[in-house]
Amino acid sequence: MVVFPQGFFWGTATSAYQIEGAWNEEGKGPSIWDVFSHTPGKILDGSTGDTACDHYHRYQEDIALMARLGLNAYRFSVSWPRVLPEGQGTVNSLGLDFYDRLVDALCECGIEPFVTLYHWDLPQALQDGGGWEARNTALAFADYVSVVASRLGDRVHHWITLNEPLAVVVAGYVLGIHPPAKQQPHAAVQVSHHLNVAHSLAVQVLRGLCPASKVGITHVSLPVYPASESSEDQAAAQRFDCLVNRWFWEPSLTGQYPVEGWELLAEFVPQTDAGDEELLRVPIDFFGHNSYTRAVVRNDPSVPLVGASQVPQVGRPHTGMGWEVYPDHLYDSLLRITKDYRPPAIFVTENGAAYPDEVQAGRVADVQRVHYLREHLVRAGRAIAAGVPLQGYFCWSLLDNFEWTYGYTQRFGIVYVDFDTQQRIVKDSGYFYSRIASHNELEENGGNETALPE
Ligand code: GCO
Repeated sequence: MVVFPQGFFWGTATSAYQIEGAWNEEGKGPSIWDVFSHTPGKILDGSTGDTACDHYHRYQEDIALMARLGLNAYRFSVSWPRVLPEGQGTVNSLGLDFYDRLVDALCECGIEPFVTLYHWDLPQALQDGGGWEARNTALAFADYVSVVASRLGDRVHHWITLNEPLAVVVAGYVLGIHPPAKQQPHAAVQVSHHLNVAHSLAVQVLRGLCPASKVGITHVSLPVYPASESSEDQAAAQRFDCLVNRWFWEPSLTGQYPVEGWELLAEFVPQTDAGDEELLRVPIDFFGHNSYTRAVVRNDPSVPLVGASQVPQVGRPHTGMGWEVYPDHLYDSLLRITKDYRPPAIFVTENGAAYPDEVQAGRVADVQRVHYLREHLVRAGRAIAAGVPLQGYFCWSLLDNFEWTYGYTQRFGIVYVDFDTQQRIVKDSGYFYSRIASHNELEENGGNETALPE
């Protein structure tokens, strides 16, 4: 039996653009994702987040679902352009009212809100002014955070400044698959610095306005394993780890970029301001850890900068996203973060899997997701037993939702959404997760799988 500590937070995670819909209602301004998804050819199934899960109108039903499942926490994001349609300046009070009602409704059900302040939906107006390449965006972010914290700070005790700076930088500025869809390494490095500045400024704002609350940041972790014992592959794995993990984590955890990162990125030194070094040193209260899979890496001189490439793990199980199911990555990375950086607390802010679910006779028997969750939760429990200060776990995701460039082709929810009718159906994994959350423990070798509604 894996027993979790008293007061452990059991939640699900979502983000505004992926579930809210109401993309142009009640004064909301456009975000880069509105503009991008409205551009033909950008989203796999030609869809948009215009309606998504219609959560903006159905939030009460969704919170009732969480309560029914016995969850005691919920991680959601605030849409910056809903609060500040131009990104800065005039506040849209109707937009802010929505989050006020949402937080109230959560608190009434005893569900602790974990608020992410940036989950990729940058106001388009700020993108037009240079986006994250412009330092002004980091300053505007701090002002926006102050607006949100002034309104919600009396009830919100956990703030996450940014979600996955790696994805903003790599998908947006290296691979060019997310807005603003650039392939400019120099801009990428500049953006990563401005995200760190934005994070640090936000931490300062939150410390001032909500001194009793906990402030953290969410990073994705992709544990890297060398493809062979050869020294070339081992060195390749270290370079890959440096650029994919340490480059992003270490400014938040140590206040500094890794020296090895500068060696690899030497030609792309970003502009910094006097005082940035000091600014980046603001400490965080918790590290938010998103983790889905691992990378197996070999030496590959044909790949610029990193000189390494991933080796597909043929014959191993994979999720609908094509991500290898390798549960040990979660234990390994939680232990490593604890050992190398000693953060005061860690939350798994995302972990989950997409599978092609189907409703049959009103039921979604998502056996593979139950297996995925169980195996990962066992590793989370073992990590706690080994001394990791893990205080909560958020399954990605509450609902099937708009999976960025994959549109609605990937279902990550523990609750199925029929996008034609907006009907919600709790999947078997939802009942399974509910059972663990309610009992705060999990049987290592099955047992909870068969747990359907009581
Ligand atoms: C991310 C984002 C989520 C995704 C999820 C599944 O980690 O990429 O935070 O918004 O939907 O991870 O890909």
